[in-house]
Amino acid sequence: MNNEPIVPWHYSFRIILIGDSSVGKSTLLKVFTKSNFTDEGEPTVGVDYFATIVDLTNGLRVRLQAWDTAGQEKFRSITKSYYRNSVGALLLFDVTRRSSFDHLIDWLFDVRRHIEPSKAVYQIVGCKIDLENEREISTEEGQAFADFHSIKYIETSAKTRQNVDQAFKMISEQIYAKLRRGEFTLNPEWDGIKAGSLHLSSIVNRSTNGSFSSISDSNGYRILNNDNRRLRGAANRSSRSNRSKCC
Ligand SMILES: Nc1nc2c(ncn2[C@@H]2O[C@H](COP(=O)(O)OP(=O)(O)O)[C@@H](O)[C@H]2O)c(=O)[nH]1
Ligand SMILES: [Mg+2]
Repeated sequence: MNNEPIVPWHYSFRIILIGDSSVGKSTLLKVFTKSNFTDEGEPTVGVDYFATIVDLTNGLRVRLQAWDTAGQEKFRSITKSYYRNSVGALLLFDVTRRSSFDHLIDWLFDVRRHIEPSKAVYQIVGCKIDLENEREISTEEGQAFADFHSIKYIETSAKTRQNVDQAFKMISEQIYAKLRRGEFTLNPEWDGIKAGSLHLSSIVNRSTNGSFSSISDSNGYRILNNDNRRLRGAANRSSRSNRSKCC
């Protein structure tokens, strides 16, 4: 059963995490959704996605649904259906493993090939920066690669939580910026972006610069589960049953 509490949100964005095996995709997601870091690094079996709420700087509340590769990346056997319906992709590499950086170009090619002609936001994430002494890729090199492809770059450590929330907020902000500029449109047949109850029922007053100055809604921003529990994706069995409902 889907254990997601009912939380009002303006939009739902569906993103995917890609990159070589063991770069830290599952750990980043787990830490982001507030589980603790563990060195054991369980292989990705049984979890398809995590969903959590991200508050954007303009007051909008986004339900970010982030899909993990469930081990498929080991064999580069990621199916088209994994890419389809995504509005964003985080491309991860391990700053201590050059091969994972070298493969970014292949991942970028793959994701673009599958997603286009639909548009998507891509963002590169250099992982494990707590292992500074083992670095093989400098910040400058990572940034230069991203700049060359006109993609944003951020470095994270799931171990120290450095930049973890920022990485997910950064891609969410970029997606919303494109939505506002009309580069994405809501389409009931596409799950990349969905409008939520706040979007549908809010009376939104926009300030002159287009950001949201106030949002009034009968529910307000009240989070219905009182303990403010983060949303967490269902385990394999349940998310499979959710897939038909939500994705
Ligand atoms: N030191 C350190 N280790 C990490 C970090 N993120 C992940 N790991 C470790 O890297 C290994 C692979 O992580 P995992 O999330 O399973 O990678 P995935 O295959 O890309 O999903 C595990 O042993 C993790 O504990 C990090 O930020 N710092
Ligand atoms: Mg994994």
